[in-house]
Amino acid sequence: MIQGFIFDLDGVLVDTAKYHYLAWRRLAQSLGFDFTQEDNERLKGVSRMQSLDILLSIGGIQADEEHRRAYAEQKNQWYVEYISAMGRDEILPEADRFVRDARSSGIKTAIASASKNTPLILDRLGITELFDVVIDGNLTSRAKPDPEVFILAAKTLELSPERCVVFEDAAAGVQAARRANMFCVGIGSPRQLYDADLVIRTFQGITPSIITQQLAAIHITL
Ligand code: B16
Ligand code: MG
Repeated sequence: MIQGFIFDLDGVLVDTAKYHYLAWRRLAQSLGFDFTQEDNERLKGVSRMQSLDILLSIGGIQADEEHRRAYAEQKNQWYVEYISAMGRDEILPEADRFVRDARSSGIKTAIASASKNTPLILDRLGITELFDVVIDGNLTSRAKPDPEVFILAAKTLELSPERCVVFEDAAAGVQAARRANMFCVGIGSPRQLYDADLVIRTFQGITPSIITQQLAAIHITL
């Protein structure tokens, strides 16, 4: 029986990817090269420093540790400026309603995000109270596809992995959920998230019982 829902944040509950993109592009332009939306796809679900390394490789730039830290810090300052202006209207369609419905039906809820800005984002969206547990990039050291963030979330919820469903928009996150031995619902395109147990485009019209029933139908041993 499913007892916990674990949500990735960026791309699942809110579209912060556009702000990451603006900030990374600003950094790229300050270093003399352009950074496309397509390039940005490669950064989804990837940690800040790994994202920087991908960006620098696109620009053909080599940088020592001190410069890498400074670039990452500058990008984050710009990113924080953008997300500080976010409001409730930026919650993805019906995502908060879905989390509330899950809680009402007795399912525990957690956030499991690579982002160190998770507390600020949840605060701006006014949804901090919807989660029993928040595990983010400040509490973990290994980036997805490593399962660390999901394992820690389940442990803190006091649930075994087989009782948890992960909601993820990034292929690396789907891999992490599988490695954590959890069910995974992909949010987005089935072509990109083919390793998920189930893929939905958005939470619109989706209820927690639709998810648990679909997973039970696939895994009849539930
Ligand atoms: P920050 P998620 C991830 O969040 C983003 O998808 C990824 O693009 C970003 O680089 C990463 O957080 C780190 O974010 O720079 O704010 O610490 O999808 O795991 O919720
Ligand atoms: Mg994500």
